[in-house]
Amino acid sequence: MLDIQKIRADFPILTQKVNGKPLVYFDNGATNQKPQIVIEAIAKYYQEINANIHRGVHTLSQLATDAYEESRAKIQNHINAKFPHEVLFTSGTTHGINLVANGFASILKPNDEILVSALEHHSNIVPWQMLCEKTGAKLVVIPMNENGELIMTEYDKLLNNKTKIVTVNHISNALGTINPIKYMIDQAHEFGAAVLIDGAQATPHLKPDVQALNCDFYVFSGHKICGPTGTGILYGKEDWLNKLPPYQGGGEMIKEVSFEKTTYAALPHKFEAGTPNIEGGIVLGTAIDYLNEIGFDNIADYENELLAYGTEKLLAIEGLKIFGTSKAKTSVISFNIEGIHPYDIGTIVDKLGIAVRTGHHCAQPIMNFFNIPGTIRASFAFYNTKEEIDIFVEAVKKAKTMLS
Ligand code: C6P
Repeated sequence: MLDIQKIRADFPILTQKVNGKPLVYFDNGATNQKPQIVIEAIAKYYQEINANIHRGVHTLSQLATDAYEESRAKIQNHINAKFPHEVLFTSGTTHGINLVANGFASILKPNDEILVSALEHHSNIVPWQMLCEKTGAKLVVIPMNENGELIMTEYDKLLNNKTKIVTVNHISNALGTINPIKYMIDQAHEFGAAVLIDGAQATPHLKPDVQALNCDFYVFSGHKICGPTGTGILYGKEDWLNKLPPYQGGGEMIKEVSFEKTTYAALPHKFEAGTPNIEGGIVLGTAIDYLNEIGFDNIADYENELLAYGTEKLLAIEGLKIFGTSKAKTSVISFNIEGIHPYDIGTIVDKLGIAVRTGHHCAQPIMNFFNIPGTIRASFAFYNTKEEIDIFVEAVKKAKTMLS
């Protein structure tokens, strides 16, 4: 059992008023809020050890380097990667996917196939389309059904010897569906295809075990797990990371440079050109410690309670339809009310202090599938409460009355 009031006291922003009303923050899918311990760790870094890493022999540089590498080891442990050098710091999920897609340009041949799912965020579609343009490879889409679930019988049919990479999210940002990624990874491996998992929406709710999953790449963003923006992780199996060429050239990613020839540094530095977000990388470790202290099992249990409660309350509103009705679902409720534009509801509830996301959620193909312009998305975190859901439901009812 979580002590929610104690947890809420860790998040200074939750005591704010917005438009004169207590803030109800249900836009956790976009980014979640930061506990005081994370906010303080950012200041502490700049107050006490700010220096560039992997470069200086001076004391501060050593302290900063040690803290950065300790954070990498912590994240390795968190996701159960085999080696610390399989954990690359990035600026976020988008960066991680682009890094891998760019690397595959040297591997793919014309008519090779890349399987993406119908449930993807634009970050996991566009880099692969760009790769197809570069290489002549084909993008093939794994379809979904009306519940917002990927159709595994179709997936099985699409896999073949031309499939070189399968790229799919662990959890859909727009609908909350939890995808059967273990099955998908195992099936793809039967055909020798690599698998990238976009864990942006999964890592706030669960602790991924990359060795148990046996995925080749797993990417996520720090800002969705109580860490700073501009941070993220790309996990890659050692063999794959050795096979892929560097993404960016510059300082820190080289072994030797001459005008005739440059050789590259070993992992992970080969993929970490330039001065990184040092403070962000270190503080991401603080955020992960914070979440582990609460416990991901506790987080999931509580968020499932919020999901069930919110679903029941919202469905009692006449004309309200939820998109994403899989049984395997996380705490995201995407919905519309018949005859009302989602943007109008979002604007009215904002006036009542409630933050939700409205629109296509960077997942336009999903909206096209349902033939809608967008949805209202309420995404809950472990610091939200049933009382907040009640306030939200009343606000939606009020907006409906005003707009009908
Ligand atoms: N989704 C949302 O409101 P970045 O922006 O790089 O941190 O994450 C991109 C991204 C990739 N994949 C998935 C499944 C995502 O949900 C996101 C970010 C936010 O749904 C902002 S668009």
